[in-house]
Amino acid sequence: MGDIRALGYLRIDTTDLDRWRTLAHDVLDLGVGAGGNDDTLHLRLDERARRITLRRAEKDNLAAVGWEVRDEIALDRVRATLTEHGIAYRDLTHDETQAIKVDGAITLEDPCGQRLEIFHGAELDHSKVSTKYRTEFVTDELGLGHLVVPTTDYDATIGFYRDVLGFHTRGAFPFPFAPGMPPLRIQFMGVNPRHHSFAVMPAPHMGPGIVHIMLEVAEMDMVAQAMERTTEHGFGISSTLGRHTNDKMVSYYLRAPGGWDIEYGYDGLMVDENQYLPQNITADSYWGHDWSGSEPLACTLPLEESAAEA
Ligand code: MBD
Ligand code: FE
Repeated sequence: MGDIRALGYLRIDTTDLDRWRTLAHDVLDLGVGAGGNDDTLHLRLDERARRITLRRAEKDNLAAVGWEVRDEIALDRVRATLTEHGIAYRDLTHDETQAIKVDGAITLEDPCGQRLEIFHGAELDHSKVSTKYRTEFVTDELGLGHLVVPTTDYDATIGFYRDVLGFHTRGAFPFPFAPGMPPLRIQFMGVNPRHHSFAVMPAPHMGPGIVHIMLEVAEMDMVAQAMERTTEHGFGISSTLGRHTNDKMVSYYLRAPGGWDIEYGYDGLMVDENQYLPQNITADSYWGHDWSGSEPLACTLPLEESAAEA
């Protein structure tokens, strides 16, 4: 079992921070964290001071993925494992950890060149998360949700997360992302009882680094109400409501600025690592999840095309 306990935080560069403010406040119903400014928006889902940080930028980019370990001892074990595998990392300086409000962290790149931060001791904000519509998120020790990334090197990416970081594989299956596209196999991986905190999708071209992120809420009504607000505020629905066969989650997907999706769901499955999980799933959903109205994801476009669109 690896030392990674949860998907802790995400830092995302965006070319459209204003639109992101609307999305975060009026659609997703996320709380605002302290310390933001004109160019930076910290978002809260729970007692953590910041779960998602958006930064105004020239280019859409997944700036950092924060994977959480228990403490400095666990981080030391990760350092030793990385060294053993010949994988380079760097300790963040005191100023750097202060800036991102964690006690300790290392940074490294995964096989796709995605910046990771493995950290412990994220700062808490004990004030109540204040959201417009009183949405409650399912987080805490389960982490902020799940992240799906595109990869040009499927085997190396899965090998790194499984064999080096110790993620548990929790099934894979083909998933047609858009009409006319060949089915792609997504590998799901877990680090805690949440069925998956991470998944890897083969993509012919590395784009901005996100296929989707998933945020889980406490009640079905919160999903349905967010879906109404999505349309009301002019965001695209990438997939209709449906229930997944692997994590049993009822969710819909909406298109975020930057050309990737946010899955907003409820009733996700919690698993015990000792429990046998059927892995050979042949459909992604029991019902729903109609993607026929979705625009192509930025990460599935050829690089020139995604550059031309920017
Ligand atoms: C998921 O969370 C998901 O995003 C897809 C595509 C399939 C199963 C579970
Ligand atoms: Fe998902």
